[in-house]
Amino acid sequence: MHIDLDAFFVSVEQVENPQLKGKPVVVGGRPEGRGVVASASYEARAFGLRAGMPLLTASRLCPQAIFIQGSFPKYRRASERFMAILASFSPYLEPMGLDEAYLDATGFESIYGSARQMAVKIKQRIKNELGLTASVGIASGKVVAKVASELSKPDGLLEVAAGKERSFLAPLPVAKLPGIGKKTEQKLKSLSIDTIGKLSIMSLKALKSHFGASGEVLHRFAKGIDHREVKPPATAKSISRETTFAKDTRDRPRLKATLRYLGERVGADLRQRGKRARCITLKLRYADFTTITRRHTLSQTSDSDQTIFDVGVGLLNEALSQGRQPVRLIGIGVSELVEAGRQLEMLDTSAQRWEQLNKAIDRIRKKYGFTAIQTGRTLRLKEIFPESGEGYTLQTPSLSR
Ligand code: DCP
Ligand code: CA
Repeated sequence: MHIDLDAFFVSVEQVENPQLKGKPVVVGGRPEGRGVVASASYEARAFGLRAGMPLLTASRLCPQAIFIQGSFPKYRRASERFMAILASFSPYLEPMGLDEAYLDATGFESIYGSARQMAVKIKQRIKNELGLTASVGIASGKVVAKVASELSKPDGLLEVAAGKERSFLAPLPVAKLPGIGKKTEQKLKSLSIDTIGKLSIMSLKALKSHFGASGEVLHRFAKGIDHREVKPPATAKSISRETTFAKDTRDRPRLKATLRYLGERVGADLRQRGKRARCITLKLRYADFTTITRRHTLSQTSDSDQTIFDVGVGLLNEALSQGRQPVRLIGIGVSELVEAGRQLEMLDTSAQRWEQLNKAIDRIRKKYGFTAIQTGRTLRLKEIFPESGEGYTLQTPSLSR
């Protein structure tokens, strides 16, 4: 799924000042200034106004347009709220700049219905909570999804069925293909290649001779082939999950089961980002709101649910032996992250088997949703997280350590 807000800067201004709605509005600065159009409302675009156009030109083409200076911190706040809504649908989220993101919708059918139904829900929440409209493209890969969202604007939703990628792109002008800038467009024009369809039948050899290494990418994209994964940003310094109990509790099995569940979410996130962690932190908030954290540093980095849980339980037992109050909140986090890379050689065979198990679980969850498969330890959480539904049970096998 590719999700992109419509006329972003302008729309944020229109939410703040509804009198601007339905009018030609430009964010970028005073028309007599030397700046350029950052964002133009669709009413302004009807006059030919475009992002990047000098403001002076814009005011000549559309003298009645309303010009606004704009405020970046305001747009950043709106962007954060937008991304938070998307993140609440799926952790498989890759923000691209302020107002667009890719979201891997694979395997969420049990929670949101079809990808289209999920997209409708996403659009609805953006509308209700931010007052903004978004356009969504759905396809088997990023490049077609992006073209589809762009083509559906504004307030659009366009799904390209699997197998129809190439025929969908074929009639479009080459400039619509992401990665083709002015220069490439000109060069293609000189070769009489004006549509993506014509580009798609150029030989790989010819494309490489004209465009070097990027010729290969053009070759694939023009056919609608794009195997790039949705990759959450690698900048996270730590990953954590926590939950507040509906009722404060001292029940150890329940605390452990919750810890296991949260730890599995952290582990899945860690592996999705291709990272391993050196440090594991437990967080507890007691009934009187005093909050403690306990850390443990591993001798070897890990990305396994089992390690996160085992260390977490150790820290939990330690803390519970000292704390006298019931627990209000529990959380688990990992930090000191490193790139996972290839570390198989240094793992013993039992660690390798855990790794295979975690990967298999990740694949199932990616396809069918996080709660499609549960480890035995989290079973008693049905009462705590009733929304987790039925799901299948997987008894954690006892592997020798
Ligand atoms: N932006 C900018 N300068 C540009 C292009 C964009 O400052 N040359 C800013 C303003 C836009 C925001 O980035 O609101 C998002 O860019 P988009 O290209 O997505 O444009 P819009 O969201 O304004 O319009 P659209 O409905 O076409 O997505
Ligand atoms: Ca946009």
